Amino acid sequence: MRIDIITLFPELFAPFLDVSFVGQAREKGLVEVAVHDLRDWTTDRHRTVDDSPYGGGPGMLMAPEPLVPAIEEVAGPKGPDRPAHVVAMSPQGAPLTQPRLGELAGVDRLVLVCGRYEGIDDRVYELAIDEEISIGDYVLSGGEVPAMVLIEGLVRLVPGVLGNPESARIDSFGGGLLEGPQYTRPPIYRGLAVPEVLRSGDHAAIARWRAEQALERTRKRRPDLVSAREDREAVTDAGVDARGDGSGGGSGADEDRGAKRDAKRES
Ligand code: 4HQ
Repeated sequence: MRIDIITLFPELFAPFLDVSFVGQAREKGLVEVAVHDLRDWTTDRHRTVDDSPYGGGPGMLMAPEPLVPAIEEVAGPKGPDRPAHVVAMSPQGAPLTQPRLGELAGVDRLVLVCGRYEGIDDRVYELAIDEEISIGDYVLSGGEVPAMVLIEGLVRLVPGVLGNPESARIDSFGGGLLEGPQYTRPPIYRGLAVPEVLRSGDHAAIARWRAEQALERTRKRRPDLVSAREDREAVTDAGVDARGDGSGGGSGADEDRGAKRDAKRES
């Protein structure tokens, strides 16, 4: 995968790109990253990138010039033949989720546009941007940190980056639940003991305990995630039932259907 970043602050990215998984992925040649200074596309003496909003209001906006030419040079002109997928980081975008990261990890060329100021002239979205993505419902000063969030989430999904035996960890949110409690040594710290089951060596019991803990913690902290998961399972069950081959049942009690689901998932 190749990632191009268009920003007014290219220097923000250097240390981030050099360390940890992102640094390793680049060293291994699994991910290539290029950072572009938007001011390189300015043509006036003051290297202007912003202007005041029509209709009034506070602050400034990113102007179409030089942003559209910059995106077009880096990504190609917008359209079906464009070789890259162009994403602008924006609070107006679709929320970044683990499933969306999984999809983006399959993209060959990604271009991330980092806005500054109060936002971007809307014609830029129409003319040059394929998709807006938000990292959450809060307002930052620029798209650079959101772009780093996206890259960090993405790079660990690129095959070969995580050292794949433990890539089941990719599933930690893939199941749509929060991670339960985890412990390392010592076995007792300031009077607090590691739960006995984790030291039992009984791997089936450990897996069961972890699943219970994850569900319980998610119920307490993020009931919305549990509801979303139940909705997905209802749809899956409906799909199985709709096959009409008898595998989906539909006559059993809720408990029975739950048991079938669990059995299927383990296989
Ligand atoms: N901004 N998720 C405003 C964000 C943001 C977010 C980026 C601030 C774009 C113009 N981006 N600039 N939240 O707050 O992605």
